[in-house]
Amino acid sequence: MSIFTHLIDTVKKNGAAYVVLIDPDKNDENSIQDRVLKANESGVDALFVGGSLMMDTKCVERVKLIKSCSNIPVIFFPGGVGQLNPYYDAMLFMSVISGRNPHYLIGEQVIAAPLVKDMGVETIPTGYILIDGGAGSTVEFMSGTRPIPMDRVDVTVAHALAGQYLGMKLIYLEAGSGAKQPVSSALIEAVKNVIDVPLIVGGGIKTPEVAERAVRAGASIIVTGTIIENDLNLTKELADAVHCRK
Ligand code: 1GP
Repeated sequence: MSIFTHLIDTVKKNGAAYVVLIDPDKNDENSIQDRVLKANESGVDALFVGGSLMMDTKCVERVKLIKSCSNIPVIFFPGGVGQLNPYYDAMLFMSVISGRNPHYLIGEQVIAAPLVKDMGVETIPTGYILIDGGAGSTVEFMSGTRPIPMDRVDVTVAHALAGQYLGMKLIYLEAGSGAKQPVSSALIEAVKNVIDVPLIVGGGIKTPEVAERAVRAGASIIVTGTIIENDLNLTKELADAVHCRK
């Protein structure tokens, strides 16, 4: 079974899927292991691994380590082609469709494609939409794109629909890591009402209540990074909140 099918089955079974994002750059070997073991025992459905910047050369080693101690899928959440390696179970093959920077719309993807083929990593086509979460996200700087203002529902909906019509299997509403405001319920609801593919929501989700609200508004997959980096013990509570429709 493909990882994508597994993810969709999980969404059906649990009402929504909870994904923990591990940034290999912000972790040493011990904290990576703690995080993965905690995810294994807390009902987390998958791990995303990736980050906008890598400050050392240990990314491959860390992904290998994550894969060796994880009993849930390890999915590459690409910050760039340099983080590509064969140890992931699958990857979000993303295009920053909210932006107008050709390099992140198609350039990186062209560089990555032959390498992905050679590695045999499963690809999940994903339309990535950057929303302004009020914190000036790293993605904004690195991709050289402007986020869509949170209150521009019409613009966001149009981008999500365009992504779906281009064949994206997932639409990702991203407020950016450490966002001051997570994606609003109103925006989630509006996008969910027009698209047929599952909606991923991440960025600035700091409590189980906010995670649950996003699910009730229509998110199929919730991603958190920072909150788990700050307090590992919240993992189970967050998983339970995301699974509120079970
Ligand atoms: C994944 O960028 C997010 O979509 C992660 O954001 O670190 O704010 O949870 P946080």
